[in-house]
Amino acid sequence: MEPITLYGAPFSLYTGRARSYLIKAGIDYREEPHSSPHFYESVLPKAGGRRGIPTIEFPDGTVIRDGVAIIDHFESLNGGQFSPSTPKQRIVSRLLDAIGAEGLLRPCMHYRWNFDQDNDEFLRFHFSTIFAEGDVDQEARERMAFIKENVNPAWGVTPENHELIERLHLGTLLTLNAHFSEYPYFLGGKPCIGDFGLMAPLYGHLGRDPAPLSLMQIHAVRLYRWTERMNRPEPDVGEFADKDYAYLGDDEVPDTLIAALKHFAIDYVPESRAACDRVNQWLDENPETPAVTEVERGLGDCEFEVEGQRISAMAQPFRFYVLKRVQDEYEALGEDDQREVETLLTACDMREVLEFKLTRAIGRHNNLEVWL
Ligand SMILES: N[C@@H](CCC(=O)N[C@@H](CS)C(=O)NCC(=O)O)C(=O)O
Repeated sequence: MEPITLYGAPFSLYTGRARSYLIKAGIDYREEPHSSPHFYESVLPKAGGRRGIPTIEFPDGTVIRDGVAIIDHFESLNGGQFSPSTPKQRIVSRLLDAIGAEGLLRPCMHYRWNFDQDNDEFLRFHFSTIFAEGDVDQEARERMAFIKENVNPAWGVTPENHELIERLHLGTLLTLNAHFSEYPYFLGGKPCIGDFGLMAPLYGHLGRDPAPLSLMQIHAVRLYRWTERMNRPEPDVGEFADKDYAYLGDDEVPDTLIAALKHFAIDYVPESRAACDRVNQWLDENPETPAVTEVERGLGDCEFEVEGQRISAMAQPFRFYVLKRVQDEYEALGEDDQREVETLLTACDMREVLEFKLTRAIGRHNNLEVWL
């Protein structure tokens, strides 16, 4: 069989998630920039006109845009190879995916854009690769300046928040380092959907750009090893005594992972609460939005407090598109299992995420997320 094409980039956050999945699932692929005439003429129209990466193209010309949809596609073909089947692990896997998808953008943007001395040249090369013609270096500089000026503040990466972002990131490094000192993957000896979700922030930006990479290597060597492991086809668990390629038995969610989730909750819960209210407010104000309208990336700003620090950030409907999968898993459980899951989520300070729901559903049409 001919390989599939992964349109992506080495420095792209979301490509990191899809690439790691393809590697671990043993799917033959070739990665290419999304800047060729073929991409613009043939792929982009089938991707709903949205030039986002990752996007994949099959040899027969079929296209899937969006990392969640790409992984869903292969999971449905291979019988859920990376989807745990026991209640707590199912929920935790999906929750980690949701946190990875939208929950760590502040450290990603801060450590990419506020450390020019270390990062600038590295980023200039990478940004030049997304342009096909003309003065690609100049194009890269302009795009980078635009992101710094506009995108960072939109995610709440403002000077008064830098210290908080750095403190929380150090906590992330330390808690995940403690976890990956005990286990090769989040749920034991085999990656789950949540591992792929967290590869988005923890590889593409935080485990690869020069400034955050060196922080990770200095403070969290075992987390760094996980980013390597996630990009290798073999399990790559040589330093562990237990080499079983399996999730932990008895639906165990280890204490080291509970500690990590508790740490993520500090930022994830208040932002999700505020973003949910903001998106629902937008839905109330825009009841006439026709079905199958494309869902925008951001729908206004929301304000919330994290460790006493006021943050304003763009409210993203996509956060709830991914979080709904946690809620759907929960709702599909029997009462006893639901109680156990609630106890677990309470221990992680994450109980509330079961309630952050949009008043209108998001679906997919023509490779775009749309309001149903
Ligand atoms: N929800 C998408 C997000 C993809 C995304 O935002 N990718 C970035 C690069 S990491 C991008 O392509 N940005 C430009 C764009 O969306 O036009 C996914 O999970 O795949």
